[in-house]
Amino acid sequence: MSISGLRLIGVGLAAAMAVSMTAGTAQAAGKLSAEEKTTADKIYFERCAGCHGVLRKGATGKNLETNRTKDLGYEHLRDFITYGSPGGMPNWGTSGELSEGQIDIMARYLLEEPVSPPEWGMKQMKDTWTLFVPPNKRPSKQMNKLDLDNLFSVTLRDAGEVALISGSDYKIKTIIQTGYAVHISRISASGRYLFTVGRDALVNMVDLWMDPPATVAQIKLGLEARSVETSKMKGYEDKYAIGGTYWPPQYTIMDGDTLEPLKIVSTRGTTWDTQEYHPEPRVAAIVASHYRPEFVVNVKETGKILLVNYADIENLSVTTIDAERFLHDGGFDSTDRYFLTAANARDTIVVIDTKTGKLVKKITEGVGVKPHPGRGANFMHPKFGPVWSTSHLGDDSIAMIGTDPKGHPDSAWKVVSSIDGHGGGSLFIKTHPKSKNLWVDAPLNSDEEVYQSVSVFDINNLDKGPEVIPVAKWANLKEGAQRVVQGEYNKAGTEIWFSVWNGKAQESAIVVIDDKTRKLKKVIKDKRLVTPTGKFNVYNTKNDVY
Ligand code: DHE
Repeated sequence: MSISGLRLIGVGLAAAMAVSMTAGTAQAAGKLSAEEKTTADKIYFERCAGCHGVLRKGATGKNLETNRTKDLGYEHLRDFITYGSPGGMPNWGTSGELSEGQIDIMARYLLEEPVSPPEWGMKQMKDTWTLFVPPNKRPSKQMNKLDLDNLFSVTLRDAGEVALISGSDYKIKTIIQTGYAVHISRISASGRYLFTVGRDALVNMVDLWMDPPATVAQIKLGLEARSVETSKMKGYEDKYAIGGTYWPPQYTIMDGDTLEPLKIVSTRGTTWDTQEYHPEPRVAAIVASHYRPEFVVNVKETGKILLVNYADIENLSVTTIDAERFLHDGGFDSTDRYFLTAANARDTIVVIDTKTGKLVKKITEGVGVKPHPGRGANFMHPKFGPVWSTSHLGDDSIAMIGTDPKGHPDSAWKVVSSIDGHGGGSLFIKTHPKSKNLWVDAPLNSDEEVYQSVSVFDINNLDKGPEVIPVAKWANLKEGAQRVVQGEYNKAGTEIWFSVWNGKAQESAIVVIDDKTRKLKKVIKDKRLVTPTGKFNVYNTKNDVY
């Protein structure tokens, strides 16, 4: 089957929900017409479910079950959707992303009961699994002339594609069709395979040795997903892949060469603290341990971190660590031993030791509102030694946490310093071992001047405050919101790339900044560059350099 064929038969969450809605009781409640419900399901899946949950129980976003929404009432819901909030709710109306009519439908939709979408097990996975090029038909050496280590995989969110852009000449080398609103790219331990995951849970495995690089296998792991990773432990390089899904709430271990699904494990269960059953504990970030044959799996709503040992997947052993709610994203310290991750409902950073398989600390003091690190940024603080840092969705602070318990025991596992960036609504922070700069974005800030620029700090003089760089202005685009999002370094650590993220029908760009001079180096524009968001340099992603 062709890739586009598979995309067509891939049942989206919105479609699945629409089917169950027509047969269900919501229609009988009669407030929305069938057509409006289909529209609302689609909008909810595309815009809302990621933060509020399919069952609307809330996580990054607030609980939207009817006992709450009915109290809030239609007008409050309508205005909230229109104007957003400083806590991170986007201003869907005033930004022009949803029309007045659509907002009216959504406010009424939230007054009706949510519907549970169907499950997705081995049969559905096998039905959507396609091995386009089996391992024995793949090249035995790199067939293209690309500098693979300095290639960037760029999410073209609303096109459902990734662009592979060369870090040498800034040109798009190829475009690969992926899942809807493709979310992240990850690179196998060998550096040969690129994995992407779409919001629709479609995982693509791309062979970077082919000319041009192309998808060799594909599978749909569920109806909604955000994470994919591959085994990195010595002796297990490229052996397994794992995908975590939001719906159904589960993770799936796959063969690392073919994506054949091998093991599906549900994450439904009890919350770590109140020990109540939760029907939708979604899988957020996953990282691959370098110290044990384990995947580290963040389960959002139960607040548990799972260490899934893949040495013997028929007798799967899973260590469950009580962490905090709601686990979202995170990354390693500079030694790749400690995993630091954000629990954004409780303004906490949880630290796990992947060598001992134990919780180190839940850090609350000094952490700002709704930490959102991406994978975080590691650097040598002039006073406190090695630190890992995060910015925040809910305020403009940047917290630095000491990560060297042997060399700097007084600084370890606490916020040693907190400084202010140019605004809250930050999603990503970035530096590079060779750089002296710390870069922070603020794409979800409500002020145009703030979300169109980034802060950059001198690591050796952090208290001096940031220089604010007007990245969107440098891109010189004619119209649109132009949110500036997610810095990513080239392999050498000499330049940083930012996306200037616009609407689907508008022109977007990538701005490349010289790291040393902080001056504009290049604006990448191309008709095919539709809604660029995440950028993943092959070398840095493979080696967890951030
Ligand atoms: Fe992301 C990472 C979930 C919205 C761009 N995002 C992640 C991860 C999760 C996640 C769980 C960590 C994956 C991992 O490491 O395994 N993201 C979610 C959401 O649930 C949320 C809040 C709402 C949604 O509906 O999806 C959300 N994310 C966004 C966006 O709107 C962004 C800015 C644009 C987009 O492309 O959708 C966005 N998310 C990213 C990026 C990363 C990411 C670029 C990877 C950062 C990295 O450096 O690793």
